[in-house]
Amino acid sequence: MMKVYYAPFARSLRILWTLEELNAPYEPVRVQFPPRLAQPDYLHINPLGQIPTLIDGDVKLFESVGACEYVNETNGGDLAIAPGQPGRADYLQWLWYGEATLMPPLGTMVRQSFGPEEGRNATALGEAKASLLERLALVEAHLEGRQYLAGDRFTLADISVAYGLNLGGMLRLTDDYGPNVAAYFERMKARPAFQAAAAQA
Ligand SMILES: N[C@@H](CCC(=O)N[C@@H](CS)C(=O)NCC(=O)O)C(=O)O
Repeated sequence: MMKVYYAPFARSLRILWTLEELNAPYEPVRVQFPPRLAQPDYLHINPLGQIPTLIDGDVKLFESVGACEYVNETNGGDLAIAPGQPGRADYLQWLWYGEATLMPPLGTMVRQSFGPEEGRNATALGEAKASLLERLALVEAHLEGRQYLAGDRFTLADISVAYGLNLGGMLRLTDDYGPNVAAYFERMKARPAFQAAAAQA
């Protein structure tokens, strides 16, 4: 059975959500955050001390979006859009956007809001928020007339981006979401698999 090392609000939520969507069995293992300080024995599992880590027998993955793809394909899921299928380009775009474009400003905001006080800086926090909102404006525009980000169906691209929106919720940013993003986020949160995953992580 796949094992998922997770912590609340960490990117492990993406993997747990994917597993729940597929009704796949898994063993969740809670890690104290940040592991480097709070649980050094975890460094034997992930030397970077980052969450998540997915273990499947001899396979180990510690990139959340890659792990979601792996979970989907090893469970015969339909949460990806394969080459040649309608929506493939949108799928690639938003799958990567969730991690590579939304997470840098979100990560800065998390550190600036919850990190050690001596490292906090109001200017850095404001710049990260402005950058995030600029990046979310593209999501807002893309969602015009759409229920999902790619292929007119729920995919891992939605899990990738909606995870960022959920982290934004923890940062009390939802009032800054545009109407399309706000409605989309509500739709994503209403999914039973999201709720099951979020209940533990
Ligand atoms: N690109 C990696 C990033 C992993 C990552 O940065 N995880 C965060 C939590 S969401 C973490 O463990 N931060 C603590 C640290 O870097 O020490 C992924 O998507 O899995």
